[in-house]
Amino acid sequence: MSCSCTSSTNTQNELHASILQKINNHPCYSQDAHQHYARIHVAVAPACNIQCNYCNRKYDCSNESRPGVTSYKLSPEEAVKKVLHVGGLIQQLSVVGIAGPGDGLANPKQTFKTFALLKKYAPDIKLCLSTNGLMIHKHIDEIAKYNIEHVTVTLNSVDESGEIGSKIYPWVFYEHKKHRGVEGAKLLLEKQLLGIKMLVERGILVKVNSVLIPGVNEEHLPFVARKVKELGVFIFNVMPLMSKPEFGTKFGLDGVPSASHKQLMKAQEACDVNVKMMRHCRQCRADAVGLLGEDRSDEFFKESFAEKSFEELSMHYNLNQRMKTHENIETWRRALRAANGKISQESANKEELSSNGNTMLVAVTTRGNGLINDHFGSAKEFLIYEAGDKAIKFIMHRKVEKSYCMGKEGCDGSYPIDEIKNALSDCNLLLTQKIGECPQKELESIHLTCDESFADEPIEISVLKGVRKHFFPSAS
Ligand code: CLF
Ligand code: SF4
Repeated sequence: MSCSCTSSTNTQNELHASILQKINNHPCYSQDAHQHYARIHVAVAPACNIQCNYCNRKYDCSNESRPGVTSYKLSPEEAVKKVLHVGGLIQQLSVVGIAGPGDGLANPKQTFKTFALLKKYAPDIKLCLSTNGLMIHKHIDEIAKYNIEHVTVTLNSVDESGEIGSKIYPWVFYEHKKHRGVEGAKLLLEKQLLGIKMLVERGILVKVNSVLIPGVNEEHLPFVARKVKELGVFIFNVMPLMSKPEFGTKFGLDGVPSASHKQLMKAQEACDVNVKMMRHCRQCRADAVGLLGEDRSDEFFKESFAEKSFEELSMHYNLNQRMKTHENIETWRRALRAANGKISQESANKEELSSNGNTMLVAVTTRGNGLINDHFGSAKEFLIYEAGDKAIKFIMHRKVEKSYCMGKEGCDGSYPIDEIKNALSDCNLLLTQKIGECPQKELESIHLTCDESFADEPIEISVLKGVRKHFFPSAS
């Protein structure tokens, strides 16, 4: 008996190790990896087979993208050339995703041709696919054949009656027919659940994205989370709806509001039902390039790679050099882990974070590498941690449209602080590399303490030390 127990523990450990190895350098599946590794999306999939009320086809797929900016589309050959070109320049690039502008599996020829070419020319890169889930069951063999280890399915409702789904999807196109309203929503759900089940059975790591749509599926998301757990999904990601009339979407035109930070935090808490939650999603464009917090898509014009040969681009991609870069990243991550210790707890409650049950919200400015290495003036996003005197927990990131200082070129003489004050209104402490006197005074007016004494230090340990220093002096 003890023998079989040991062997089952070993099998579990091996399974665990193989999953850790798969997610180790995937910036979306591993929160830790997103500070170090980059992703690229190639926009090879223009068509879609459903309509979501938060999507306007003129723009990128809102399942994995920020609506409002049209991408240039690529053929599979151009897409792979772009990956080789970018992968040689940004060597932290570890994943290629197909995430629109339509749905990858509504364009199976382009999608799978791209993956086939990537396997040939960029064998070190991870392949990732995002889909609405309608057609997974038809393409499961190809997904497995090309070793696509990561698939994201957008699942906004598990309501079997189709009522909630019909408020999100006006129609679903399947087998030459448009299915409208409740009928379409039920059909979509049936295929999504079947597809997720098939992926999990094949050992493919599934991420489920749900768009938090105020007044539509807000209260329903914990049911989605439970279903996701039951299905063996690896990670669950609640994405706030971004909605404005100028996006031209049905929800935008009907006045359905964007989801606020508060609503997102509440939903994330309600969905934390023992399922791994993704909290660092940046709702990327369909042609996103770079670390998750940065957008370098406009640096890479088609002209810079489309006319070059695969041979030339393969040399530039430089597999050996990339391997060395990745080894160096891993050495750096080991050092960071040693410096931070085990103070970050993914789903800790307030008592586990703090000895008196009080926790603080801490905002951090970073340019990556796990350090507090960005000036307040240039920060366009803030990482938000909840922390007590015992441990810390990453909560979310918050973006602002304009940084406080827009640089010489962008400067119009104004210092946009109101949006930042609004984004950080519930925070207690800001850890940043550098901050000027004026913005510091502004932030103090909302009771936000600013501290630059942790400049260039590892983030996690600094968050704990900073909270102890300012709010739990006896623990510091
Ligand atoms: Fe792209 Fe998506 Fe793959 Fe990541 S994004 S296809 S899983 S490589 Fe990541 Fe971007 Fe969020 Fe998507 S941050 S929108 S979860
Ligand atoms: Fe738009 Fe994506 Fe929905 Fe299709 S699946 S309608 S492209 S958001």
